[in-house]
Amino acid sequence: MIRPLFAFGASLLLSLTLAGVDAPAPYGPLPTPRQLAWHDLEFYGFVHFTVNTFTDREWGYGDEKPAVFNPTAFDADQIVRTARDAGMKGLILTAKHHDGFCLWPSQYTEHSVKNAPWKNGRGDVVRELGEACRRAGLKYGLYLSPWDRNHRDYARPEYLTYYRNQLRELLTNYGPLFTLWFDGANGGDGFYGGANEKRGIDNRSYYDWPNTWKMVRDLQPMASLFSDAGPDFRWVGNENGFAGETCWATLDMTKPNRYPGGGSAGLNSGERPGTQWLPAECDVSIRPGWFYHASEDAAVKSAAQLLDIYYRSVGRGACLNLNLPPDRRGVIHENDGQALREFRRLLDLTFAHNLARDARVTAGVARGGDRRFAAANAIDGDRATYWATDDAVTTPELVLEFPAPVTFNVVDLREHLPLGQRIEAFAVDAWRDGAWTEIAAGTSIGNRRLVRGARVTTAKVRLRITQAAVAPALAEFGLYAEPDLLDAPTAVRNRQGFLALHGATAATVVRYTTDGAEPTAASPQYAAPIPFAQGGLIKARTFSPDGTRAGATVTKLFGLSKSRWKVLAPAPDGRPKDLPRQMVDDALATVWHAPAPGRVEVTVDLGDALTLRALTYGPPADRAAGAPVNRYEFLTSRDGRTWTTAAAGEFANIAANPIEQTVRLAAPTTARYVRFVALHTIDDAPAAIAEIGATID
Ligand code: FUL
Repeated sequence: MIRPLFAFGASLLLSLTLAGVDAPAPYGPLPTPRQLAWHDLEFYGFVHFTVNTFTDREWGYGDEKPAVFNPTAFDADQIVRTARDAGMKGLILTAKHHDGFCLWPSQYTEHSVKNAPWKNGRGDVVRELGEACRRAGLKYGLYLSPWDRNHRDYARPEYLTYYRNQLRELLTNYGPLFTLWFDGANGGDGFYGGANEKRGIDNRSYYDWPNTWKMVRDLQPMASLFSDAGPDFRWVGNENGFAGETCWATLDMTKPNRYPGGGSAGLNSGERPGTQWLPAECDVSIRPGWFYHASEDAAVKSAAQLLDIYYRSVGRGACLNLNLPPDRRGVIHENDGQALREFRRLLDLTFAHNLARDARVTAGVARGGDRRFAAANAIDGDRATYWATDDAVTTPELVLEFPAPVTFNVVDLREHLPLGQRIEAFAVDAWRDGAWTEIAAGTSIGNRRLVRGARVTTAKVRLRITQAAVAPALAEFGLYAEPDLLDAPTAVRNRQGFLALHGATAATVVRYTTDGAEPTAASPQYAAPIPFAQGGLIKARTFSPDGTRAGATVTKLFGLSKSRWKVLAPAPDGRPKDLPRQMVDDALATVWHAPAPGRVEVTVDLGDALTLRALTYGPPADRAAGAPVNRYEFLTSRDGRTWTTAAAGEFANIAANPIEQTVRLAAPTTARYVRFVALHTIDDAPAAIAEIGATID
């Protein structure tokens, strides 16, 4: 509302206007300035790099010799460039992972880069990556694993002093850090200075987190702190990158599991109204594992998968922390770079133009009729301004009218975070044939909500806030169109071992490769099922008949076909009996459960002697579907009587990241029988086996 100006100039005008109507009162738990700065980042990356990169493991035991750490062409600028070109705003390096090996020359341990051959012991990955980030304008953060399988004092009070000494080095020697990432994993056993034993700690009390956090607050006040339950941002409860369809930025901190390592219950969706602003971070790797494994070069997530993750993380109000693991050269592998470039290209094409900005807002009553709260603020591209209504109006509507019909398939919403999370549900309608048709609906918004749906063409769009705790404060309302790509094909192998590529239409053809190359308009055109019983890598893509348009590439790696396989129970009496086929039906959804806790053995008859290169174990998709095996042994036999151990060890991180585990054999091994021994499971529960498999190359 404009008041008389008198002769006092614009500043008085502003203050009188402010006096006219107050901004809405904040609601519920509120974000701190530190959290607001973190929300702004939206998308940043992890860099998992350590001895594991060279030993091909996910969790090092702590007994690795520093000599194994020897990247041949480490290039921090290449890593940072790859991240920046993908649109990341920062990187978080594993300064120390669970193996205890330090990527900086800590003065408190010999277990570090200073005793590695890399740069003759004068290298410092923490410094080089930090400097490269600064050069490129990226923020920098560090991961310092609390669990340390190398240190002799781990689980004793002395270790805490060591941990804090290290943390102080990182907080004081490497410039401003935007985050410190404290994970809650603890598998118990380790090298521990040669003790080689299992050590337990009480996650709640052992680390004395409040005092460690205080250290960070004193030395790096703007650094946001991560753990399962904050204090600044929380784990989303899985490692697949998906926040809950409803994902509140608040959490009830009075629940008993709200401490680092306290488990995932409640974290995926958050809690409303909650006692604290504690938004989610989705951490996920671009590959199946967190560390680089050459065997996963063909399993890099495609641009389409990365987009799906983006919409289900950033698009649900969380930040996305996407891991890019450097390879043994010390750079991000070409396959990862390629997927990221395509992902970025598609995102940029989508968000280049906000169609809503071309519209006229024809409804959307502003608070007190004041321009400062006008509905037009929601389409001005400025997050600092917002549309707000009078306190009594909690379910308002806003209508956009376009001069000509527009086509879009993405709706983008943001709340004005300094006033808290106010909106509880919304819907979007399009004007069609003289009436409103609902085209999208959802619950939590918070920092951002992206709804991705079918393409809609209309000249009029309505946003309805259908439920809110108090009058809403909406910062942005955007409408975008994803580029119109051809649909990706799907690759399915049948029981007889034939591979079908579905997806060709009257207007498209599917082309494919089996040698790892990107399919081009010159690749073979799919016509009939391909014999694929031996397994291998298939890449397929849809093309227009003239080859000028193409869809996303689908990549799928198949193991040996299991159609002739049989599963046999252990045979104490020498007469093995058949077990159901769930373990060899190529479906991770069907799970076999051992009848009781404890060690179990299952034997697979492959039907023929084959020369095997790797064996696989598929755990249940989540803990509710059964307990994953985390210590195993694989044996092989030519005749079913004489057995040789082919591999044994731990499936590291399988509780948080229950993906299919591939165990490469030391040498090609000819066998007709494979025996899987489950030595130990998560929570000591009965073993659950979704799949057992094998590859021959
Ligand atoms: C987990 C760790 O155990 C994994 O190895 C990985 O670092 C992941 C990001 O956090 O807690």
